[in-house]
Amino acid sequence: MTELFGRVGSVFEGVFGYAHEYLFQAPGRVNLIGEHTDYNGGFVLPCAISFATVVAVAKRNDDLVRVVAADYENDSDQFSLQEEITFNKDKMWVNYIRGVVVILMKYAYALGGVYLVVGGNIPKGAGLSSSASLQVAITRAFSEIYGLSLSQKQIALISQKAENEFVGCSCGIMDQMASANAREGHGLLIDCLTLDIQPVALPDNITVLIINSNKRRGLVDSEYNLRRQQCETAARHCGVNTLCELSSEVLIRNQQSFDPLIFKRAKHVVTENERTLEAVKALSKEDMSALSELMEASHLSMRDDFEITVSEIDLLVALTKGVIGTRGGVRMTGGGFCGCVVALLPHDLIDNVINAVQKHYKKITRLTPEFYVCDTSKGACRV
Ligand code: GAF
Repeated sequence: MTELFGRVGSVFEGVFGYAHEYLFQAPGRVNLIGEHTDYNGGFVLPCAISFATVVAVAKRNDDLVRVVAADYENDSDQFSLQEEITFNKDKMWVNYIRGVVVILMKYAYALGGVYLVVGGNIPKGAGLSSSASLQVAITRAFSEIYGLSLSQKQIALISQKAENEFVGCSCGIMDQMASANAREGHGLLIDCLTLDIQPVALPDNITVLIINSNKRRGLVDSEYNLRRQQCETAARHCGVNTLCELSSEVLIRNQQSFDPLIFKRAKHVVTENERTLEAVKALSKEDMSALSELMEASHLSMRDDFEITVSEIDLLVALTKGVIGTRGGVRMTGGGFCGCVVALLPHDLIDNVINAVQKHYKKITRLTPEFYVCDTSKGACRV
């Protein structure tokens, strides 16, 4: 991280001609269990990872926002708070910053101009929340330098609104809540209905290993939105506001009344919600064998009922599972169709997993996997 802070700081000095006043960071996240439950009013259990977005800032005494992206060859953006701030379809990265500013102004927060340099080391397009972390870092930066006194929950909500209303992606709240509120050494149980959070300690001898399939993003957005609609259809069918109000027992009792596809979608969400709470119990008892079963069931449910995995991801899960057995758990993580798998496993198995994946994955898929052995990190903060 020190290298990243230094890099972003020196770009600031190089471009704007003097040192930044503040530095903020917001981490990426990996979800341990609880997939597609957030927008169904359920529980999720992500943790923040030791990769982050960093923002160097200084106040201006006018209404201009000047932004430089250290990771895009110092590409830049500039807009005035006095004029309409519009979506830029040719330069996607600027919309994450513009979106946050638009939402803050919509809620009548008094902002002024800033110099900003953004940079990060979260792998892009891997489903590890690089964009959510950017929005959280920017919201946190404005909150502190303009004295908005936003809580970490408000920061998450504003960042999500920027994504939903300005960027146009109808994601749930998990990624922003994780990036804003995570605790070092812990997963974060989030009740996505109330936004209550509960840190859940991870056993000392257990490591978070993320394996990036490097499968390119394909149908992600359209399929994500379709799953959301199918969940809403299922909730309406059952006469509830959100699917996670239901227990799997009640749902299964009513199976006959459902369209079969909609039933499968609902079954994933409702059982996944129950598995998430069971996983918290397993972790607090350090019962890796129970956790292993729950993560396996979660993956199969995403594969067979929610139908969001792809063959490359299923292969990574099978190869990892073949090594760790019941000493750890592995599953796809994130929205689906590409991205990463997450494994929680004892340190001594890491090399064996990496070797097994390297031996077979590229031969079968022609894709090169990447491995991230992660420390769990705290949520967004001033550095
Ligand atoms: C994506 C979304 F952004 C989250 O809100 C969540 O729905 C996740 O997919 C699936 O669990 O990361």
